Amino acid sequence: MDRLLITGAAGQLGRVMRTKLAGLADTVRLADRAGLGTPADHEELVQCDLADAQAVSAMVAGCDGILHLGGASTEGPFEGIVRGNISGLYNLFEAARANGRPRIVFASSNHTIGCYPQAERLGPDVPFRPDGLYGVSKCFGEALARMYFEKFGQETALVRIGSCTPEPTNHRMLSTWLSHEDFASLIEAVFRVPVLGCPVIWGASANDAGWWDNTHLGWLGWKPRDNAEHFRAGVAEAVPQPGSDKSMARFQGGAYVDNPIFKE
Ligand code: NAI
Ligand code: 15L
Repeated sequence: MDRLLITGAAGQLGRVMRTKLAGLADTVRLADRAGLGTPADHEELVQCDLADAQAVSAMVAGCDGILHLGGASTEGPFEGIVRGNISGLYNLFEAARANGRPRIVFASSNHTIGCYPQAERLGPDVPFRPDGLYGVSKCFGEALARMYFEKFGQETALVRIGSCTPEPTNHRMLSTWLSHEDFASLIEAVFRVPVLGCPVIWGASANDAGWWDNTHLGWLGWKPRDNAEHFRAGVAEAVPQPGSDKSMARFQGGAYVDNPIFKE
């Protein structure tokens, strides 16, 4: 790839992928509304708000692939979610349409389905059951991507990330954990496969206690290597098991299910 764009590059996952994906393209364009530090030789820095359509168009121009991590990444007041995840996503897909339809990895979330009980195993086609406005915004993102695929052939991977952290740190994450390594190898697979389409991909490592079925993805050639089970003893020692009446033990979205509708 000549030029890869990473949005949300100043964030938690953006900073990790900035390093891990350095070899994926000759040039990596890093974008965020927050500061991005000093560029390495292979990097270009763009400071822009996703809600600014003109700036987003310039950000996307000349890119062959997009890792879209930018936007609101947790529950919060509606206005911030709209800015990053509704207006911002529309601006991104319009910019992609005007600039040769570079393939997109969309960082969706398990909070699109957070109200499912933990006892259920989910395939890629289950109806949405979002657990808050943030989850609803990711449902919007997936639907928007699907529409751009159906009408314009825009290829996008809809990656419903579980919990992408260095290690699992609570009991729920023994099921939802996605290691940084497995996320990076997933992104590489998405950009490598000749034909992508617009698949739902569960963004989780090969966790023994996992809830999500990725068996529809054989053609992608992605094999997650990590397994949260190796951390079970450490988690059990460090964190008390939540009571069976608590959302952390009942719902796939965990405590997000308990969030109110936040106001500014
Ligand atoms: P983060 O909050 O650390 O990073 C998001 C970045 O987006 C920040 O640097 C922020 O400045 C930028 N941003 C927010 N609104 C913006 C706007 N309007 N214009 C331009 N930039 C804006 O989030 P994190 O953890 O790195 O997650 C990255 C993506 O992955 C997010 O889209 C999140 O929803 C998704 N995700 C992450 C999970 C995780 O476990 N970290 C789990 C599920 C989904
Ligand atoms: C997400 O969607 C968030 O971006 C992340 O911060 C975590 O809360 C994650 O889900 C999770 O469910 O653990």
